Amino acid sequence: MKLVNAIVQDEDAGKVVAALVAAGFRTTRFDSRGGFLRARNSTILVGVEDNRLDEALDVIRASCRTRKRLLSPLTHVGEAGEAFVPYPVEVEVGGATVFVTPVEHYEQF
Ligand code: 2BA
Ligand code: 2BA
Repeated sequence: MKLVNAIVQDEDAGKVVAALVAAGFRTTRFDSRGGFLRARNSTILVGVEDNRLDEALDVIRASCRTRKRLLSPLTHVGEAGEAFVPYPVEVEVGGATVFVTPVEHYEQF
C-alpha cells in the first residue's frame, strides 16, 4: 500500500476529491497553507493499493492545472524576520505537488 500526499490549489481540491471518490478511492482532505505565498491550499491524503497507484495519480493529474500567481509586495509585511519583496513577483503554482510514501502498517478498527 502507498500513501499519496497531494498538495493542490484550493480551486481544484473539490474536483480532485470528487474524481477520486468517483473512481473508488478513499480520501482525506486538509486545509493547508503554502510557506511561500501564504495562500490557502489543500492537502489530500489517499491510501491506495500498489496496483492502483498510477490510476490515482492519473485522476489527480487530470483534475488540476497550473496557475500564475502574483506574490504581492505586501504579502510579507508585518511578520517579524520576513524578507520584504519591494515589487510583485509572478510565480507559477503547480497543479499538484505529490509525495508518495510506502505504508508500513494499515489498520482500521
Ligand atoms: P507555496 O510554498 O506557497 O509556493 C507557491 C509557489 O511559489 C510554488 O509553486 C513555486 O512556484 C513558488 N515558490 C515556492 N517557494 C519558492 C522559493 N523559495 N523561491 C521561488 N519561488 C518559490 P509549487 O512549487 O507548485 O508549490 C505549490 C505549493 O505546494 C507550495 O505553496 C507548498 O504548499 C507545496 N509544496 C511545494 N513543494 C513542496 C515541498 N517540497 N514540500 C512541502 N510542500 C511543498
Ligand atoms: P469518508 O471518506 O468521509 O468516509 C466515511 C465512511 O464512509 C468510511 O468510513 C466508510 O465506511 C464509508 N465509505 C467511504 N468511501 C466509501 C466507498 N467508496 N464505498 C463505500 N463506503 C465508503 P472509514 O472507512 O472508517 O473512513 C473514515 C474516514 O477515514 C474517511 O472519511 C476518510 O477521511 C478517512 N480514510 C479512510 N480510508 C482512507 C484512505 N484509504 N485514504 C485516505 N483517507 C481515508
